[in-house]
Order: sequence, then C-alpha cells, then structure tokens
Amino acid sequence: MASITLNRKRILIAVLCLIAVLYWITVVFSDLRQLGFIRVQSFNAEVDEKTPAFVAPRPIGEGTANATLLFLARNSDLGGVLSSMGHLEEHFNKRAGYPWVFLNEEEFTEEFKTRVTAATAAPVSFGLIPHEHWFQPDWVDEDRASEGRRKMASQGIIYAGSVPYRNMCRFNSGFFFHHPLLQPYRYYWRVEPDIKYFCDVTYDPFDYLRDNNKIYGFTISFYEWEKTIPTLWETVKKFIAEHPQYVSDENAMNYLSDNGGERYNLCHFWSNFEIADMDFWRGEAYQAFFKYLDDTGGFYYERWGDAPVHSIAVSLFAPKDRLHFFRDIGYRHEPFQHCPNGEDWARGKCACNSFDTLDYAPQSCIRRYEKLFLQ
Ligand SMILES: Nc1nc2c(ncn2[C@@H]2O[C@H](COP(=O)(O)OP(=O)(O)OP(=O)(O)O)[C@@H](O)[C@H]2O)c(=O)[nH]1
Ligand SMILES: *[C@@H]1O[C@H](CO)[C@@H](O)[C@H](O)[C@H]1NC(C)=O
Ligand SMILES: [Mg+2]
Repeated sequence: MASITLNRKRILIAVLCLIAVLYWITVVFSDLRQLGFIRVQSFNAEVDEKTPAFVAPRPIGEGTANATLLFLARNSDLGGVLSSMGHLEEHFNKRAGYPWVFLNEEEFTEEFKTRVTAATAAPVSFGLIPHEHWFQPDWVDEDRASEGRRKMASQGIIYAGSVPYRNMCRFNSGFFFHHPLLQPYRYYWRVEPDIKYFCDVTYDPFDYLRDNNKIYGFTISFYEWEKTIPTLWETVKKFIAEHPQYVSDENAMNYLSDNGGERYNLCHFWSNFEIADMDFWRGEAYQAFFKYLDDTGGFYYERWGDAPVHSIAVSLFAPKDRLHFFRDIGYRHEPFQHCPNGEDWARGKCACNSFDTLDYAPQSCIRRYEKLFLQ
C-alpha cells in the first residue's frame, strides 16, 4: 500500500517537472523573439527607417488608391470564391469599398454573378478573357508540349498533365493587366478561391505601396519545384545578357541566387497573394521579358508558373526597396500560411497562431529577402 502511494507521488512530481520544463521553454522562446533572435515585427520598422521620405500607413476609408480586388475564377469555383470574398470583405473591404473584378475565359453564369454581387457592397464587374490571352497559341508545337506533359506527369508533379493550368499560369504572367476591365486601375490585390485572411487589415495597403513607391507586396516566399522550370533560369540569363539595361543596379539578385546569378535557388514570392502595381507589368522591361520567355514556349513545354516569373522580374528589374513583405497581413492558401506576431498580431486581432507561420521554416525564403536589407 505504502509503495503504491510513493509511486503515485513520484509520477505526480515527474508530471509537475515536465509541465515546468515546457513552461520554461515557452517563456525562453518568447524571450528570444522579443530580443530579436527570431526576427519579429520590428523588422519592417527598421527597413522603413532607412527609407528616405517614408510615409506612414493611412487609415482605411481615406483610401484614394487607384486599385481593385482581382479574382480569376471558373464558374465551378463559386463556393471557394464566396468563402475568400467573405474573408477579405470582413477583414478589409467592407470598410475600404474597393471594386472587385472577376475574369474567366468562359462567360460567368447568372448564378455566379448574382451570388458574387450579393457578397459585397462594392461595385463588381465580370469580364471575359480574350481567346488569344488564354489558349495555347498555334505556334506552340503540340507534339513537344504533350511529350513535356507526359514526362512531367510520370514524375508525379502536380498539374503536370494539365493544359488549362498552363493557360492560367501564362495568363497570370503576361496578360491579366491588359484586360480592358483592368485598364482603369494601377494597383490590384489578387484573390484566389479558398484562401483565408486571419487579421483585420488596419490601414490601406494600396496607399502604402503608392506612398512609398513600392511595386510588389507579398506574404509568403518559398522554393519552386525545379522540375516545372528546368530551362527558365537559362532563359532569364540569356535575356539579361541581351538586355542588360533592364537590370536595376539595386536589384534583389541575392534573393534569387546564392552565387551572384549563376544558379537560381528557386526562391519566389507565392503569387496567389499579390498586392502590386500593374504599371510595372505594363512597362517596357517586363513586356520585353515576358515576350522573350513566351517565345520559347516554356509555359507549355515545361510548366512555368507565374510566381517565379513575377518574382524574378520584380527582383531584377526594380530596386530591391520596391518590394514589400506585408508582415502584418495574416494569410493562408493551402498548405502554407503567414501569421503575424507581436504588435502586428495584436493590432490586427489575428485569428491565427503566431508560431504557425512559414516565415522561418526550412521551406521558406524569407531570410534571404531580409538579408537584402541587413547587409
Ligand atoms: N477561369 C479560369 N480560372 C482558372 C482556371 N484554372 C485556374 N484558375 C484560377 O486561377 C487561380 C489559380 O488556380 P488554382 O487552381 O488555385 O492553382 P494553385 O493555387 O496553383 O493550386 P491549388 O489552389 O492548390 O489548387 C485561381 O484563382 C483559379 O480559380 C481555368 O481553367 N479557368
Ligand atoms: C489609374 O491608373 C491607370 C494605370 O496607371 C491610369 O491609366 C489611370 O489614369 C489612373 N486613374 C486615375 C484616376 O488616376
Ligand atoms: Mg490556388
């Protein structure tokens, strides 16, 4: 009887010790975050401080930005579209009132239009994508393209065999900003089905970009699957050699490459979230770049994504301080998320766990981005 009591006591002590240790780990870990061993919210402030003529964020509602919320979708995406709209309306747009633009290569159904229009108080427009901006061009060698799809599918790569997916990537790379419905606007915020926003957006991100002369905002950054872009970097290097005038002296090559441009390290900004300036895509450098890439047929022979294409362009053809990490915007697109921490987390009343964020995970490229500004 006595020995059983003793054992119980020992177990109780062991459990209490374990709890104490776990508590200690949590406290030390959060201390490290405060001390900056793990970079927290102060980073943007540090960068902003170094930015001449920095303009602080403006409250929502004063927003005068020339901007729209942009949604490429299929009719079959309706459920995920409404879910995403709910998130962005709730956390931002019910206060900001920016118009929505929906694009599709097929006509949207009446049901789609009715349900989407009812999901916001802001103006909504629905556009049809011109045939030549979407479908595989005739000059693409279909035998070579189908062989490429077959080979990629045998390697188990996602969307390897899909032509529509390639149409989408090419459209998002080179054409969306030419659509008539987007001509009135300079800035866009890209939205996809089934994404989530965790925090209240407490200022106007479009104004922030404009006021501070930024062209591209992101929340998540990681590595591309190399097998989808085997010859992309070679093509980029050829383009740069032929058009050195487009490469900015203050570029972010060190984000893209660990050896000065010799090899692509596969880092890119995840383009399902973008708050960016279409005038950069419409500009001379990017137009020449996209045409050069497109002429190789790589969007179809391989499976070049709009994320690496956009990321490479903004990293090379603009000064690095034109990029912006929206550290304070909590966002999820399966299977990754960015959750703010510290003051950003509190201010935005974020419904996510600060520890559950891709930022400093091994798959993330955020450290390389930060290093651009710490040198
Ligand atoms: N109109 C139209 N939109 C498409 C088509 N394929 C994809 N999209 C849209 O393009 C965007 C990207 O497509 P997704 O299927 O989300 O591609 P992804 O984000 O790489 O992959 P998952 O979200 O993980 O499936 C989304 O907004 C889709 O709704 C298509 O064939 N037609
Ligand atoms: C908005 O931006 C577009 C693209 O730069 C431009 O053509 C248009 O004139 C701008 N509109 C306003 C009201 O500034
Ligand atoms: Mg998606």
